Amino acid sequence: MTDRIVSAEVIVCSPTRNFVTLKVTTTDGVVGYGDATLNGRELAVASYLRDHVAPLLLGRDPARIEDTWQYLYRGVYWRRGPVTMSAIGAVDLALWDIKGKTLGQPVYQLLGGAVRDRILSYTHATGWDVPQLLDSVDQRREQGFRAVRAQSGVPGLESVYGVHKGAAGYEPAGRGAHPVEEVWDTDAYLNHVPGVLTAVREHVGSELKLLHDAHHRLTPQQAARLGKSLEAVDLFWLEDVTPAEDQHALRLVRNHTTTPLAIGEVFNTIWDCQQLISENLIDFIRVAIAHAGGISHVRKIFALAEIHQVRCGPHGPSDVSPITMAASVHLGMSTPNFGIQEFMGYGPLVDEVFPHAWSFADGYLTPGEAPGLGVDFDEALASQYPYEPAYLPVARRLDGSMTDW
Ligand code: CS2
Ligand code: MG
Repeated sequence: MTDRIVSAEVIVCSPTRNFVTLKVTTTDGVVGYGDATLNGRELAVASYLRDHVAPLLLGRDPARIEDTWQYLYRGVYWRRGPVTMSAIGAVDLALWDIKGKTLGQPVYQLLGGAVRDRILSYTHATGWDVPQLLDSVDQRREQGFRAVRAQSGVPGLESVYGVHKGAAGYEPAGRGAHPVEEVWDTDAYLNHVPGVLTAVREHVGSELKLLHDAHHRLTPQQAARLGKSLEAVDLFWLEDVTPAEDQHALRLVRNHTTTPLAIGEVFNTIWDCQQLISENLIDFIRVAIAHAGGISHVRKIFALAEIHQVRCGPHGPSDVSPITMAASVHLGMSTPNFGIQEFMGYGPLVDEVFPHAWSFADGYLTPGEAPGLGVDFDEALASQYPYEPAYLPVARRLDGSMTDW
């Protein structure tokens, strides 16, 4: 008898931070896991899955991954968006996990097999001032990273994106019922960051790959100015230089600088980045596998990028679960134009809740050979850490007007 989906459960837990996990079980007793974590809107995706998707999955053939994707995407009528596409992404990851487990193969083998032996990764270095930042970069190099993103404080600003306070690890979402409000000053940032990144490059020499994230805060003209001012720093990429819903705004930036550009972590379908890729307005596409409809859709984005010589640098912060990290590494193993994987690490408790076959060594990630995505989920341990409301900050300019955080 053909295998059928008999249950689809949504589990929200908070071991150090909130995660949303989809658990799909079949008549043959095969369990697949998907990640539905969307930082600050976890419960919206959990409800979308519980109330509107899970009931539709019961009785479906788990092997029909693409048909299920089309059913959930076209069947809902309303298109796109992070909540919808994260829910579809979670189902997609769970079904790829089931297919791999059913066939006894790691998912990358089902995607055409390996085109490389390991996945280059990068991580975050942060510091309130240059000395602190240089120490953080040195720590990351000692951990084996060959690529490091550098973010620093800005004189006059109390809090800045990407820089954590005190010894705690960086987690952008603050626990509580309301977002924290931060003050942002683009002029102070633009006057400060070229000197910071120049100091980092002088400290590390020419070999270490350096990245920086402008986090959607500049106008196209300011982005062009920053990109031009950083050309001598030889960045591996400058990320999210300007809000990219307005895709053709990147034409202005592209016309003024050769600094490589990376955009895409807030995108959730191919249509959000089709112009950026087909006009070569970016060098790296950054979509997160979980937020952009899962493996089935993201591999189409990566294929479009391949024909335009755009490389892939998937989003992989601490606020997607080890399940998404696994999917990213499996997809990266079989994607010719893969560039680099963001990897911040998860800490021992999260690794215990989500035991995984993927591993990090010497600056690279490898998927392991476990069937499926190779990630398990300790429900009993997860249940000890219930959801806690947490929101990403919001940012206002010096005059009090809202800007992008
Ligand atoms: C950042 C993210 O890692 C990055 O590139 O842009 O950390 C982003 O701020 C968070 O994912 C938001 O939840
Ligand atoms: Mg980013």
